[in-house]
Amino acid sequence: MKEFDVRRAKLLDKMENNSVALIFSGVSKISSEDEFLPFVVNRNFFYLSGIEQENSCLMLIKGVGVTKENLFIDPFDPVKERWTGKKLNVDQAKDLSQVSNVFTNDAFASMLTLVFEGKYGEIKNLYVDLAPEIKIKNEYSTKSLAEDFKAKYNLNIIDVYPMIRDMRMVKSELEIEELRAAIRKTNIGINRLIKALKPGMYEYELADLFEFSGREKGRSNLAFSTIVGAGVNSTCLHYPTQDCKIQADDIILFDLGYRENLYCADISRTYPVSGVYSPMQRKVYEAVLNCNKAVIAYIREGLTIKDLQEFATNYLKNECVRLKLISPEEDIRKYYIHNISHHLGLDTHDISDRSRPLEKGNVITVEPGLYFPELKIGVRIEDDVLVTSGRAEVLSDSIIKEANDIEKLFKTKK
Ligand SMILES: [Mn+2]
Repeated sequence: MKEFDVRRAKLLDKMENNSVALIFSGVSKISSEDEFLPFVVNRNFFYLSGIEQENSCLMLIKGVGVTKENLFIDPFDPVKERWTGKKLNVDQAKDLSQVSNVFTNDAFASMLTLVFEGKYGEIKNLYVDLAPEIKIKNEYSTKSLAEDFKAKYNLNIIDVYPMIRDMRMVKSELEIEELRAAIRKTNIGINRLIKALKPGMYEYELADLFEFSGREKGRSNLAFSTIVGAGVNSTCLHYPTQDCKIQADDIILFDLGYRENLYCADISRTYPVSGVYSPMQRKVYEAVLNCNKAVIAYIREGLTIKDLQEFATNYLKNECVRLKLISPEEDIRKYYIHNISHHLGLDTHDISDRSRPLEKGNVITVEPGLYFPELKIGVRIEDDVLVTSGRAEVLSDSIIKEANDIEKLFKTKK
């Protein structure tokens, strides 16, 4: 069961009469010279269409008393197909998107002219996703298109981005199921890492293992580039190089996740390579874990992520003072240097309005961390959490995080 049609109906409902919305999938970006980066679909387009193909466009029309949905995709091109493989045909695109009117791009311009010239009544508003990275062709952006049509047809331009953002912030049952599936798979990947982990390995071997274990249909299925940092590298938040040898007395931090139909898991766990935390590692670990659990217990509708951040900073400060890890207490800003939470969904750092109070159906991360480079100890414990009308539900609660459970698990693998 899909719900792309439900989402489009919701957006159409929010649009004013006498309006057209154009939402583009985007195009591949140039990496260097004639080489392109792998195509990454505009998630707002995917959210409304289920289509992950470049050069596609959704056209939603809301005339007076009439709505219409059109989808445009690249036409069949036998020569191109020999170079870059098969593309969706019209029937496949209909099937995926549940849009009944699917056309090829050669019909786009004439269709748009018909619409602006009154086929569905006068059009006053043009809704476009004005996120600057969305290009229609080469350097021609949605912003350029908006300006061109504004001048030509005297249109009022409205950014559709915040409207789709508000919809994406509240997850449906189906979306929550996708997130659960992504987290389940991530847990399996993490268990593979625990089994494989031993001193003398390189960090990248574990990152590669995680990526390989999650491949689906031959494709990498990472939600984002895996972070594996051992020893002092655990204190670098987005440690990128992963070329160090792992030592027996290191702590090792993993920040990783797979996707399920583009829905991202985002999990961090921190383990002792030897299987047993040193007294100092355990101290830091317990402080972060206590904070993780306290924030989860604190989450409720009506709070903002800023409230959670204040709560977490205060909590970590008190824990660190109690454990004599810092002094003076203001030093917490040197050791807890990021935010407690972000929304999660089709993007790992999902589209959101951070000032908006949390509500039922939001899925957010809870990821306190403490980083002491001079001790070579960085700890982050990140869970994915569903906001409900009562206590928050920890979607990742099957991924163990109690220090004793972790030590027990490490013992059984030997
Ligand atoms: Mn995160």
